[in-house]
Amino acid sequence: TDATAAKRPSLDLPRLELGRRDFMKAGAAVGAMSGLAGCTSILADDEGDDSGGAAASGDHSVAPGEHDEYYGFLSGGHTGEIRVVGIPSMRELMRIPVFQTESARGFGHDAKSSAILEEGGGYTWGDTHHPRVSQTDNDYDGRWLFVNDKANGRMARVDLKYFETDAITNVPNSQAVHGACMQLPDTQLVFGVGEFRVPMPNDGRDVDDPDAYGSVLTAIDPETMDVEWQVEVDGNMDNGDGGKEGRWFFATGYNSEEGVTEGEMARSDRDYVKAFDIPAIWDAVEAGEYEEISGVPVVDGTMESSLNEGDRPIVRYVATPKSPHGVSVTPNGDYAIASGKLDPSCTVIDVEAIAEVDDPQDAIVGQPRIGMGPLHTAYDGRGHAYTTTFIDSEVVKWDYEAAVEAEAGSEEPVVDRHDVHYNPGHLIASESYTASPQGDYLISLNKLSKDRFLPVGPIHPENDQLFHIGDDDAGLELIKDKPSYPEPHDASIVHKDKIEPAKTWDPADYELDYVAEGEESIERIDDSTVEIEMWARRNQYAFPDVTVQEGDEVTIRISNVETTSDVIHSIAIPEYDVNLALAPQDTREVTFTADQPGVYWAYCAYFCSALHLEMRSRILVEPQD
Ligand code: K7E
Ligand code: RUQ
Ligand code: CUA
Repeated sequence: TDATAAKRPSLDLPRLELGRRDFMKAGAAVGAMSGLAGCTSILADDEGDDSGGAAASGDHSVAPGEHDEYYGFLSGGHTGEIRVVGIPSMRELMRIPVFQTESARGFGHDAKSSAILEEGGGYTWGDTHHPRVSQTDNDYDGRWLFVNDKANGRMARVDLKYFETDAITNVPNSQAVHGACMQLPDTQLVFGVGEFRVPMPNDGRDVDDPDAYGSVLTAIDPETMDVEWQVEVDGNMDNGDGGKEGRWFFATGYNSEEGVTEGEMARSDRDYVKAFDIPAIWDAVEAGEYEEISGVPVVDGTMESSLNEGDRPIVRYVATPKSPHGVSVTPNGDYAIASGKLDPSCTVIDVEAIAEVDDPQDAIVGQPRIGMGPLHTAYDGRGHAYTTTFIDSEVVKWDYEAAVEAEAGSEEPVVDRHDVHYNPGHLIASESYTASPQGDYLISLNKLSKDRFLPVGPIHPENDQLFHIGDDDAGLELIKDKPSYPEPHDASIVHKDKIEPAKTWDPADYELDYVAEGEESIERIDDSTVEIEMWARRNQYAFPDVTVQEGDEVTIRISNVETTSDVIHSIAIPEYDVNLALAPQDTREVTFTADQPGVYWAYCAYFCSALHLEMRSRILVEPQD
C-alpha cells in the first residue's frame, strides 16, 4: 500500500558511478548470472595462468602417511552430502551422507538412519550449501556440524563424534532454507534463512497472490533441533551470518520488489541486508506477539511492523546496492560485510551502530569497489577481507579498516587480486567464521573448471583452488587445483585439534542393545514375525544359516563385535535390498519382508580380512506350501 511505501526507509545512498567498462561488463554479468556462463571473452584478458605449486613459495605438501593440519567440511550441493577433505593436501577423507541414502555407509538403509530421513520429510535428496561447525566462546568446539537443505527447506545436524547425520528438521512455512549459521558465541540457536516466498501456510490458499507470500528466518534449538520461532520479513532472503556477541543476526536478500519473475526481482537498484535483533525477537515471542502458523510462533518482522514498533524494531532493513548475496561478520565482530552480487561493491555495516542509528542506512560505514559480481567474503584475522568475484573470476584481497576510511566506491582498499578458474562462489579461509582465523589457507570454490582437467563428458567437475595467504608480502599464492564433484557451495575449515572423532562405537551412545558373541538368537514372535539378533566378526556371522518362511517379516539386529579400529563389516542380502554397514562395536537394525522364496547369500561388502569373501550366511526362505 501507499502507506507502507511511505514508511520504507529512504534509498538515497551515495550512488556508485559505473564507468563504461563496468557498464559493458555488467551486461555480460547478467548473462553469466542467468546461467549463460560463457564469459570466455572476460577471461581472455586474464594475465597468465599460474597454476600448480611451482610458483608458490613454501612447502605446503603433505607427504604420504602424514596428516593434514585442518579438516575442511565442504557442502556437496545437490548430492545432498558433506565432503571432508584434509587441508592443505585437499585429499578427500570421507563423505557424510546427509539428505540422501548412501550405500557405502549404509545411510538410509538401517532403521535408525531411515527414520532420520523419513522424519525429515521422506525426500530422497537435498541441496546442501552451508556447513557450519558448532562453536563455544567464538571458537570451534567440534561437537556438531549443521547444514541446510535449500531444496526442501530443512536443517540437518551431523554428530562429529561419528561423522554421521543424527537429525533432520523439516522446517515449516519455508520452502528453501538457504543460509545456515548460528547465534554466537555459543551456538545458542541455529538459523535457517528462508529464500523462496510462499503462502503461509502453503496449503492452496493465495496461490496466485504473490503479495500474500512470505519468507521467514527460522531459529532452531541445536540440542533438540526443534523450531523455536520464525520471523516473517519483506522480500526474500539469501545468505546469513551471526554477530559475534549474540545480539544481531544478518541476512542478505533480494527481491524486495516481491516479484515472481527474474525481471521483476532484479528491477530495483537497492535491496536490503536485514539485521535481526535476537533478544527483541525473544521478547516478542514471550509477550505472545506472534501468530501461530503450522504449529510455530511466527513474529512479524516486516518493514511496516518493525517501524510501528517504534523504539525497538525487531528487524532493521539496511538498504544496500542491488541484490546483496553473501554476508559475513569480521572476526573481531565489528562489521558485517555484504557482497553486492549485481553491483561491484561490498557494503561494510558497523554492527554496534545498528542499535544506535535512527536510519539503519547510517550504519553503513564503507563501500569499497571490489570487482564484478562480488559473492562471498572470508577473513584472515589480520584485517583483510577476501571476496570472490563471480564475473571477474578473481579472489580480491582488501583491507576493511581502509574501506571504512576510504570514499564509497574507492578501489584503494584493495591490496591484491588473483585469478581463479573459474567463476567462484564461496571462498573460505581457515577458521574464518570464528573470532580467530589462522590466516594461512584459503579455498576458492569455483563453479566452472572449463579446461583445467581431462574432459569427462559434458558435465564438468567444479574446481576447488587452494591458496596460501599467510605471507602478506607474497600475496595470494595458488597451491593446488582440486576437481570436485558437483557442487560445493560453502565450507568450514577447522583445526585438527578441535575435532575428536570416535575410533569405535562408544556403548554410552547405543540406541539398540548390543549383541555379544553367545547372545545370538532367532526368535519366532508369531506366525509371521521373526526376530534375529546376531553379530559379525572376522570371518563369520553368528549363524551360518537362517531359515524363515515366505511372507515373514524379518528383523535383523546385528553388532560388529570387533574392538579393533578400522575393521568394518557389513551385511548385504541380495535381492532384498538389505545393506547395513557396521563400524567396530556398532549395532544396526533392519526389517524386511521375506516375500520371495529361495536361497539368498548374505555377505559382507567391506573387505575385512583374507577370508572376507568367505564371510557369508545363507538366508533360506521356505515357500508357503
Ligand atoms: Cu553463494 Cu548457497 Cu552461499 Cu552457493 S550460496 S555460492
Ligand atoms: S574381488 S578384492 Cu571382485 Cu578382486 Cu574384491
Ligand atoms: Cu566382514 Cu568382509
